[in-house]
Amino acid sequence: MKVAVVGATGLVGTKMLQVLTERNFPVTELLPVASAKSVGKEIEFKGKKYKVVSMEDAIAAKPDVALFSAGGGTSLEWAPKFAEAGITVIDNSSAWRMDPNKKLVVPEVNAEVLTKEDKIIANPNCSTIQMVVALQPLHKKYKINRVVVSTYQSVTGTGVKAVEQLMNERKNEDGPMAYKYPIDLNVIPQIDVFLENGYTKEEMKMVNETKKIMQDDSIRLTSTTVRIPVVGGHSESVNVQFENDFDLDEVKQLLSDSAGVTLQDNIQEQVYPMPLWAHEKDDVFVGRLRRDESQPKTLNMWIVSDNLRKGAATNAIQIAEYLVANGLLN
Ligand code: 11C
Repeated sequence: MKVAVVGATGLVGTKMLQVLTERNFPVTELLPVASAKSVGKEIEFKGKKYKVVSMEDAIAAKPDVALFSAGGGTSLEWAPKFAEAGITVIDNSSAWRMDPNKKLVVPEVNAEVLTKEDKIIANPNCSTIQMVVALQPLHKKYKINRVVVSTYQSVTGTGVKAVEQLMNERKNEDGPMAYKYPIDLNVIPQIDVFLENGYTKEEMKMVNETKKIMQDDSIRLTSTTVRIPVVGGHSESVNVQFENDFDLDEVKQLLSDSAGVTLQDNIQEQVYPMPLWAHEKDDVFVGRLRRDESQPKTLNMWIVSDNLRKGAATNAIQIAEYLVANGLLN
């Protein structure tokens, strides 16, 4: 299978190459695509060297699938050109997610919506993906009425520049700032830009994308998204109010039995999910499960996942795997 990775030199693009290798995705030819200044540079993949090509050359080479992680603007301009050439695009930007004609997919939750006609498929935002993987089995069983989520997000969600800012600050060195403020020894209650309603774009992504993926507009959700000086993954404190009451042991069993979820919940041994442990893992880790004692039918949970893996590269490649397994690629 010919696979194009658009944005191959970024944090997510690099992770896509790593995950394609690890999962043994059947790549016969790789087409790494990056900005004009990187064209001609070499990238190593499975022990072989591949030259970075331009968008035009990638389209001309007619890959079976193109994994895009090059930002919304690039995706808006180029994804339709790939699609017109019959190439299936799996796009990691926010450009197409809320387009009513595009599917927004987390395979454990809604892979069945995919058809052969889907030529641009949207990969959700990282903080949304890890939350819906954990919520879906509980929604099926108890029906979710309302979710209150607060996030603790890794600097890797911003990109290389933010990781460098954090590392420079730790070494007390100057360098370019990805954020308006220092991130080391700090917490920044802003991810992405502010919208008219006073929420950030990241917060509204969690609200809107969750309803679309879970195919239920009745779920009420409110979110506060926060950047912390961590690199291993995103963490989320999630308060979930159900329509029907639940049994805590049954909740644990449901989550243990769910694809893509690992339960890490043993407070006697102080075992709970942490970015330190989630880093470089594909699963969504769930723990600190307890009843909200302030109101009935309400659960508190703590969800952690590596945002570059399940939150981005792994989810995109799982979509590609589903398309291959179900004969949905041209
Ligand atoms: C962050 N969630 O952690 C963002 C990164 O819409 O795919 C991913 C943004 C997106 O900053």
